[in-house]
Amino acid sequence: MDTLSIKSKIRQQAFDIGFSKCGFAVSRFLTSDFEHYKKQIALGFHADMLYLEKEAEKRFHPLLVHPDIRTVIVLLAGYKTNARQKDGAFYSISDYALIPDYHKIMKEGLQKLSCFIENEFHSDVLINFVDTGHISEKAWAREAGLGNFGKNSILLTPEGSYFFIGVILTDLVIIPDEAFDEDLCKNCDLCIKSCPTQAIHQPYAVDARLCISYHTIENKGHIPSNIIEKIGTQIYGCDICQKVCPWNRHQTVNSVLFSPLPPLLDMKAEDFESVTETDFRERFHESPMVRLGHRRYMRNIEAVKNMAATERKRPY
Ligand code: B12
Repeated sequence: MDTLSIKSKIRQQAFDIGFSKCGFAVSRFLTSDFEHYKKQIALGFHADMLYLEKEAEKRFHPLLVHPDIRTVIVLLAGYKTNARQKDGAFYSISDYALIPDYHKIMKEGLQKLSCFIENEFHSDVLINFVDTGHISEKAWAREAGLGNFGKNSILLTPEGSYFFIGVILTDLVIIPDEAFDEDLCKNCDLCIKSCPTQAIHQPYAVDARLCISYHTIENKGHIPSNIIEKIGTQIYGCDICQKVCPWNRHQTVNSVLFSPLPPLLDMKAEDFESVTETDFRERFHESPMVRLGHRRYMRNIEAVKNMAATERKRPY
């Protein structure tokens, strides 16, 4: 079978599984991305996510992951649903945590697609990644023609940025798509201006030490006071730099893989505050929020609650 038919069959199968977009890139060393990446790590923008320092080159050089890799297949799944928290919720959860954990859902989809590729085209090497692997997913998505970095550093497509990314490395030679080289942001800097903590240090580079998403999801210790002052009502993740993006006004390409989690949407302020350790697992077991654990969940609740109380006490 010629490589063009292989490509269209894989793409069709990806859509049948429920992915929204599928692109193909040649396995090579993305040197300029590696340079940008190294600069950001040297500046300490990765906060205490020290795993990002390890095997940095591999993220941009799949042949270091496995010497037989020829093609990088990138899958996107749109996750914008009509999920909205109740009016009285007060505490906000970012959109990606109001739906089942994407690590599990994306991984299942990638595995199905890998099985298909193995059975149909006898690929011997197939390696899947979603989020946690040594692969820079946004850079590969751009290479596979699916979108480009936005100034908020997130992969932005002409259909918006509310997409998860998954990657399959394979030894099959497949005609690549053209890399996406258009800058979709142009003169717009709404995300930079809207970030309450000025975490977007310069266009395309986020300093995680200032990012509300980092502090409410990844930070294992105390949240610094300069972040708490600007935390708003966010107890898990942050979507501000995506919400203000003009490309996100009408995201229409969404995946059937994700549907809202009603137990989270129905929570009111008092329900959030009274979650015990046992309730925590029950309530959040399907959401990526379960990774926080009850201790850090309460830390985030307290940060938002105390800030709101201080705001209320102010005499103006
Ligand atoms: C670490 C990480 C984080 C960290 C750091 C964020 C960051 N900006 O890197 C924290 C915890 C803060 C985070 C937050 C979020 N994350 Co996150 N995160 C990751 C992870 C695991 C690694 C990213 C990474 O390597 N960061 C380190 C920095 C140094 O690398 P980088 O941003 O890729 O650097 C590139 C650009 O800066 C660019 N660049 C730098 N300078 C310049 C200059 C020019 C001119 C150009 C063109 C480019 C350029 O080049 C670098 C190399 O390519 C990826 C999954 C993965 N394995 O790739 C998910 C991932 C990026 N996250 C994701 C999501 C959904 C989020 C959140 C939206 C979640 C939320 N709602 O709170 C926020 C968004 C915050 C933001 N504005 O970035 C998705 C993004 C999907 C998409 N459409 O892009 C990913 C891909 C996970 C997935 N599998 O879907 N995340």
